[in-house]
Amino acid sequence: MTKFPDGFLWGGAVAAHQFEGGWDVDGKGISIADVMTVGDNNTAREITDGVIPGKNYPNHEAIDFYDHYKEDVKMFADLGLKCFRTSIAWTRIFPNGDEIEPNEAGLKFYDDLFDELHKYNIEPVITLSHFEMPYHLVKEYGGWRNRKMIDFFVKFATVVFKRYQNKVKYWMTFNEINNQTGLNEWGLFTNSGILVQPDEDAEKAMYQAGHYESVASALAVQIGHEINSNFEIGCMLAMGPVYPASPDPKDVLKAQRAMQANYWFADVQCKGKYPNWLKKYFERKQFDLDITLEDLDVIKAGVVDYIGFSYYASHVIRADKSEPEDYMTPTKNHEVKNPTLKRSDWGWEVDPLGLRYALNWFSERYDLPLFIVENGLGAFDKVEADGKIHDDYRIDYLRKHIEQIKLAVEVDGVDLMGYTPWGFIDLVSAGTGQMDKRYGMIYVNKNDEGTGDLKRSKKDSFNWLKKVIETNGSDLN
Ligand code: P53
Repeated sequence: MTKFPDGFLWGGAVAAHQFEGGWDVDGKGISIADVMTVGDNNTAREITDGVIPGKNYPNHEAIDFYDHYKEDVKMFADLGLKCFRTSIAWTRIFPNGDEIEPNEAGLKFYDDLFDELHKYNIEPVITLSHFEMPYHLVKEYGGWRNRKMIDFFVKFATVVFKRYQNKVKYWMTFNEINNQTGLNEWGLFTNSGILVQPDEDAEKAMYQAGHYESVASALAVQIGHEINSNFEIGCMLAMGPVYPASPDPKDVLKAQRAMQANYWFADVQCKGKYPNWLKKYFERKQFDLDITLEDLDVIKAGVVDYIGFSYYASHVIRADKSEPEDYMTPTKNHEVKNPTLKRSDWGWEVDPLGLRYALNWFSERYDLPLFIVENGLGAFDKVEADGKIHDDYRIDYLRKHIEQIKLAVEVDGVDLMGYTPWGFIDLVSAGTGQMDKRYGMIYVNKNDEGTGDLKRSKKDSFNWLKKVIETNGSDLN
């Protein structure tokens, strides 16, 4: 193959809280990202009880896109982006989440941003909730433990769908909705706003929150289509294929279970129903979840148009010899290192072939168009004396992944809408809060301590990606 399909959406991806800054301006409320301090690979981010003066909260300023968006979008156009994936900060629109009326200044910011993008023919791709929700909804209502969240989210979605119906066509409901599968292990808010309490059953809380989010997502899909029938509304999943550690059938079954446990969210959002194994599991565990018949109808009627997903790494799992065969568990418990793969500086396994595997897996399981909305290498960059950044390791990572994407499209016939590398402009890491874990083709002069003049510059990978886009993927050299 020489080219990707015409209209292939080459782009770049970011999320509001990780790059906008302006955390308390123009009426914006405090979000869950605003109470998370900086960490690193060995130090977990601290989640504080409200904003405490003197702590380093990296998302407050982030890279201050809020005040740089015009010059930044110009640079995105120079890179040749066909689309730009970002999210709408819920707290700019509904600062506390339970207001009657939205905040006009917040709505206006995205109007201006979308106009600026369209000036350069860059198509916005918008996530409604990307690991970000009003902190007030967490304090007052317990986050997605509470059914009331459905109404708050649907209201937010309806307001932005209506407002931007002629400016945005591509939407996603919840970023990495399945990221909370290992809720008790991450210890971060991600998208549910839940920090598991000592007396709380983490698994039950996760399934309840996941259910409410699934209902909210399905309602948003229906409402969005009513507002504009041309909308394409997708789900968004974190894809990390889980391989068995050996040919021992116990390991194979374990890997299959891990995939089931991670992708039931996709079953619900793409097939409109709960998988049988999970219904049985709920019964056995006697979770007694709040799932009504009406909810199940909503889920059935709110199937997504496409699957957006992130892909960074794969995983390997082995069965614990002592464990009963009906045991379901989040994947991290029994993870082992893959001896055939190299790891990033943050220990993430680099597996380009796994992306082809993932594309095939999604494609045959759901038969929906796919959109790779995140992929990339988090790495330390070195600025040379002349200001240049030679990030050949990043180019190598992206090239190898794009090669596999080509094979999936050309040889396997996967229906792929586009590819938007993550953090193509350096931003704050979600997992660690660091600036120095960089994914970008555009360098931003700021570091983990929060110092730096925020100046933007092009890394070597900028010119490389620009050429890839210009040639529609035919020149990867
Ligand atoms: P960071 C964990 C595992 C896979 C993807 O991650 C993840 C996470 C959360 O850390 O998140 C996605 O910044 C997410 C982005 C995030 C990106 O991957 O920890 O959608 O918000 O920045 C990369 O290196």
